[in-house]
Amino acid sequence: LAVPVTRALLSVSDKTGIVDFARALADAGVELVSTGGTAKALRDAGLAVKDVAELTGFPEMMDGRVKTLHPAVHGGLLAVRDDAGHVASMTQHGIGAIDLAVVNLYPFEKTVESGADADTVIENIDIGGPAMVRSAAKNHAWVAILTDPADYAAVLAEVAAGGTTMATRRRLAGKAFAHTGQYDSYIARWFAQQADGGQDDGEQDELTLRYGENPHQQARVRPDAAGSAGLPQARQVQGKALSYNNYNDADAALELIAEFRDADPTVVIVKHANPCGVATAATLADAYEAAFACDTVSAFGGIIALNRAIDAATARAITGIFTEVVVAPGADDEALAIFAAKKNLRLLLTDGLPDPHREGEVTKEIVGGVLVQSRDNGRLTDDMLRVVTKRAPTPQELADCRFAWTVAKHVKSNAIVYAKDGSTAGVGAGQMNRLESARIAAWKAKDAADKAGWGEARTTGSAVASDAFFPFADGLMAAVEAGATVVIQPGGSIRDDEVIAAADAAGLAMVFTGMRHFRH
Ligand code: 93A
Repeated sequence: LAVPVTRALLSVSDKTGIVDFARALADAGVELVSTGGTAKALRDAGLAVKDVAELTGFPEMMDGRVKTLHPAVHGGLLAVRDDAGHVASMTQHGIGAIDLAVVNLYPFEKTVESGADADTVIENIDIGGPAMVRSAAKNHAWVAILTDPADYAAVLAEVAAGGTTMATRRRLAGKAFAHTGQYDSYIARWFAQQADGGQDDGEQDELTLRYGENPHQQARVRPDAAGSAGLPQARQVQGKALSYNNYNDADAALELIAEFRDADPTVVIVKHANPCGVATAATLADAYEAAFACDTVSAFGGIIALNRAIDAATARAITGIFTEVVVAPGADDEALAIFAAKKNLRLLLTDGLPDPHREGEVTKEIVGGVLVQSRDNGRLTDDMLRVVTKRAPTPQELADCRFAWTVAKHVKSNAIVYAKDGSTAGVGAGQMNRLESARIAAWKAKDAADKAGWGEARTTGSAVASDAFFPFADGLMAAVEAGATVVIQPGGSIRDDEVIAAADAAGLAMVFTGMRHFRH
């Protein structure tokens, strides 16, 4: 099962760790074959290396465009070692087996990001590299393909122990195809942008992402049929390609801002798919300030969504701290110029905002199957609201309730959201019991107040929304302690009477919605 390594081919643009790795291979008795720059680096370090030209009988030519594209290389990588016909071909044509290939590709993405001209970018489309990577990966039954310096150490250990294992070779092959797939998708994206005068045409096929939620996961994004205002269709104006987490967080921000598509200027700041600040105000810049003030710590590196075209004042405020992604239906020229100075900021312009009440399906993979449900497009209408306390909410309290409720719908359960004057005052997310979410949100609001020197937390006189009923009065009492004067929640607990009595005793107003918004 273990394949001993007698000959290795090394051809890398990123030469990190290559000398040490090659030296260890040589020490283990492995013959080294290499391309120009890589061979030079190894020779400079005192290692014995055979040039690929010696294998192929051809010099590297056409500015390096043709160096390894030859049967002596690909035959050596692709031959099935226990197939008599393959072995006969190797013998007939003097092709030697290559047991291990170390290849990483011309830095296409870096070249694009450096602002190089089109000719330079095109020259950095690697052809021979991906061909070798794919040949070796296809033949992983016999060949180990390394495309990432992070794998050098583990493979060396196997080589030293007698040979590479099938498990490792198969893992490396999968990684190799992900590497070339991602590489080609960057190239395709660049061509699409060229065709569209530097803009993305928003109609590219499935896009391979650099990695998934974590670096060891593979990922891609698949756009719907055209016509949606979602992120895969958005026009990315600047910044690096979106990561898996960027997509996930920006989508959470987009889904929440969509709820405000007909509202006054509104800004949503998201971290780890949860809103950490949301506000509606007279101007977009004011809305940003208010959303930011809710949690100035979490907002760092955040994802921001806005419900209208960004103006200069708002762009200036947003670029005051490090922000990962900004999504909006537009931006004026002055705002674009301000963003342009922040090269790392990913700016996405959508074609309007999606309909928050649209139908759709949400799927989640579980062990042995898939869970499918319709999307939570539930909407709160006036006739659903039922005042259950002696005191009815004032119009302002009711407005804050609606706002808090809308935000809570987009917070991971258990969700507690305090809001006042069209702005979140504290958000408690993802706790395993409601009391803790209520306490965390209040504590965060107090922390924000202390940091800003407001004297008292903005939860004082706030509305509090709970995504599901309070099972006991304790969660409600935590909200009272934080200063909430009005509560919005679905109701429906067997202890509703207790909770209502506690609200009455505290002089609160409370409304039931009859609809809950779990989100996990
Ligand atoms: O120009 S290529 O597409 N043509 C080739 O035949 C070829 N063979 C290897 N690029 C080719 N490579 C790439 O050269 C490898 O993928 C690697 O990135 C780079 C290593 O070149 P050097 O060893 O000269 O630094």
